[in-house]
Amino acid sequence: MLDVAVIGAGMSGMYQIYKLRELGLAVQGFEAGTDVGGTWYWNRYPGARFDSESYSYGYSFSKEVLAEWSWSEHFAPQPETLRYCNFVADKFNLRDNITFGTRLLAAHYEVEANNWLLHFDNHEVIRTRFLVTAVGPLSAPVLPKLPGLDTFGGEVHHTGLWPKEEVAIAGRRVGVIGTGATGVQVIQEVAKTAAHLTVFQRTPNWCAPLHNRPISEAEQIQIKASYDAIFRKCNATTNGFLHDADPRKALAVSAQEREALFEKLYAEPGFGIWLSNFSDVLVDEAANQTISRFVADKIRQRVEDPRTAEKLIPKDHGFGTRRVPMETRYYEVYNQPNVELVDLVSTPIEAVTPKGVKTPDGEVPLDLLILATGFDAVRGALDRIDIRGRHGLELKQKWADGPVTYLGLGVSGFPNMLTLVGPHNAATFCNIPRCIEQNVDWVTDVIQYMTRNGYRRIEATQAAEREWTDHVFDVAEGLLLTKTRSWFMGLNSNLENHDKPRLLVYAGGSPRYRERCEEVANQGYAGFELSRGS
Ligand code: NA7
Repeated sequence: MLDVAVIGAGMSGMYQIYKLRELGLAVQGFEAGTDVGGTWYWNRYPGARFDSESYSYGYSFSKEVLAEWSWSEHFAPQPETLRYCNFVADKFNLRDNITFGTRLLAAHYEVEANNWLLHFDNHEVIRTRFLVTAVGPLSAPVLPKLPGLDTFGGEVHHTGLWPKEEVAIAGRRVGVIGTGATGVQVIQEVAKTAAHLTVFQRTPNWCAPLHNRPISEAEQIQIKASYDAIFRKCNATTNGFLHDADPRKALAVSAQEREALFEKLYAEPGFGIWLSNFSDVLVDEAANQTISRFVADKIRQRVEDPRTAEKLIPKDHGFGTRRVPMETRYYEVYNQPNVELVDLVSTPIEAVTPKGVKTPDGEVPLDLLILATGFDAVRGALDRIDIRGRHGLELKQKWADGPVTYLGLGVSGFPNMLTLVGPHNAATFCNIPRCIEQNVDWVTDVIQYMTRNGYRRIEATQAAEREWTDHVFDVAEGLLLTKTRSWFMGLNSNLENHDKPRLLVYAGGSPRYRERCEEVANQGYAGFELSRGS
């Protein structure tokens, strides 16, 4: 019998295991992969890398880790991040408390005993007092519903389930379906060596230059000396990044001033163009059009063929209303003779055949098909587990009309279950590790509080859950992202409920969220019912 079972050994699970072990609790992590890393373990596709500044992404909790680990690039590639996860796991012997290669199938709450009963795919059955889910917000890959996909004779991989073995790209005919943040990273990498690359694009996205570069020795020294300031800054910004909105309004300044900021941000590294832009561009359609027009012109300048350029310019949503894919010479890829863009709106995929992909224009022969088709975001990894609370209440059923939670951490009807980076949690709309640390510290504190005070059961009240859910929707009111199809709204065309938008993130900002969580803790976990029974 465990005190705490932590499901998942990515960035949140690893830190949670570390913290609970420090309290002297019987804690065990369970991970489907064969090692630590979560997102960085699974997403090994070519070109995968940070869009967050590397030094703003790592853990802040250990001065030793900060001193000993050196990031090589401002936006590190996936193999380096996976090495980082391994470095942290080695340093704190985290693997001693993790069972690998085992997937949680079912978690049922036992009312009398006040335990969770966990069933794993290796037939193991385990009881635990607390269930902490650290399953990740973008970890349930979604395959496209395409006739004949299983008949394809070449190699096919979803980016989120990329094999550990090297996948040959050079000299092959490669197809990529999907042009989200992942697709863009894959395309610009694969285009370098593929004999031929066909990009199957349904909806273009507004992409912006990442401006990555190596970290020099002098910068390394400067970064290591500035970690306190870096994390202080991240904690003060809305989404935990080193970027925060410009208080000016796009429509309140002159056209010249507006263009000057846009040019500056387009030339700067990272998410600045999305997050440090004028304060009204993500809420006011007219303001949004100014930045959309600016980026559209950049695309036209960078893509030689005007017809291809027009296909790459989004027409159905404004800049920044979906996650902005960050790119390195992405648009220039379409000037290469070995790259072809297929617009699925005018020529939809009819079927995947043994030889390739068929559209009304004919069959595109392929050796390798890459599916960058996204995830069942934020709730998908929880939905894929049979989670049942009091009296057999199914979590998936409870959330049939969209998630309802308290702080994105607790759910009424599901005692002693805490959901790190869960739906309606600020961590879902954040430079994730910054918010993960807050989530984990909060969960650790509540478990410590309960242990010290003899409490054995915690459950969000329905009233608190209703109030929080209303608040989640209130703070998102007016944001253009709520009017746009994206994973933030729980939309992926391959899901059953693909036509029912449901906001999955907390967009009120991490400082406000943190304050609220602290307030709740200071009030003896107001909005949660704590009891000493069984
Ligand atoms: P996204 O952002 O959900 O993008 C998925 C892409 O796949 C998107 O371009 C979709 O087009 C496309 N897609 C999905 N299904 C199909 C089918 N059936 N046919 C054609 N095209 C399809 O996922 P990502 O992995 O890129 O990014 C997710 C997050 O991970 C990202 O925001 C980062 O935070 C990390 P659509 O837009 O639906 O027309």
